[in-house]
Amino acid sequence: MHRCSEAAKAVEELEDVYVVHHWDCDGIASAAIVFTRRESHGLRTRFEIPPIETYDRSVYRRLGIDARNTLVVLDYAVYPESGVVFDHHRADPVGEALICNPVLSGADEMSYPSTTTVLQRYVGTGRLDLVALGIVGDLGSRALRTEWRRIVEEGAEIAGVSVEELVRCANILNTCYVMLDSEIVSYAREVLIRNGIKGVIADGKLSGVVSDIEDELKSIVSSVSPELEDSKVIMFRVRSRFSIVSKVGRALAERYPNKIVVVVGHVEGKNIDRIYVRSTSTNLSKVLQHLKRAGVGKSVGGKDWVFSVLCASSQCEDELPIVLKALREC
Ligand SMILES: [Mn+2]
Repeated sequence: MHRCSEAAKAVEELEDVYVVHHWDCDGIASAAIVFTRRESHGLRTRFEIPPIETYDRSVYRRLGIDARNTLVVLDYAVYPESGVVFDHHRADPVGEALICNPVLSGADEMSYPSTTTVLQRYVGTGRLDLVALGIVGDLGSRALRTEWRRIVEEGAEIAGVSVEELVRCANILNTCYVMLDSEIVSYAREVLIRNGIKGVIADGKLSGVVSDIEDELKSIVSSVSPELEDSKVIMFRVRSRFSIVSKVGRALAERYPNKIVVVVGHVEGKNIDRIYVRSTSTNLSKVLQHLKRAGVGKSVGGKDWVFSVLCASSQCEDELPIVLKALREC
């Protein structure tokens, strides 16, 4: 399970790999670290973005990657049967992949707040700017109140930006996947690799994406009202053409710091229904383990303070009662 040195060796030596990375900031920053590291050794790296919002193993069959190429999977909580994985999610390892995920070996999540910190520790990277970007991507500006503050400040300095700008860059990259458009994610990754953090901040196309999503988020958060509320749980429903449920969930978790916030999201035109759960006050890891064991929905994944269920039924009719019951009993 904890085969970091073998995984690192593979990344440093394999001639030709396909990197499959999560669409968010940490995934993109991790992909940039692996690319630049391998480029410096003259090794070839190509990319595939898994179909957005498909968190199951069928993704690897559908990517159509030549069996002779090795898969390198980054920050993506679904593992292939073979290849190399660097991650920090609570995932289920299957098959024979070389998995480097210290969290699965018992490390606490704050020791590895991003996949970029796993890469920093085990592959080694001279790119503290990209490491910091992944940290801020997953923790938000909360990173500045943790032991990671120094790395974030150093990373910003290396990139030639302020800490606020580093946070803005992370926000831009995290917003790209909300568009549910793998081309935008690829575009963002290329801008980051070629032009760095400053380049991402200065890019007009990426700024346009962010303002579209921010407008949508503002209008949802200002008008949404709870469908259900008790002493422990508060629940909302959200419909959008974007996969905005996690952004809405983050905003509402800050508005209701003493509750477990549940947001049932429906993406229009894509039939993607998801239950997003976040709390700033209740550790959700036991509920997450319980729901995983129960095999709820198409998949369940998350961390101590947040998890998400990809539903098999429209509007999560089957899954929602099970999730709410588990949350009330936790
Ligand atoms: Mn991550």
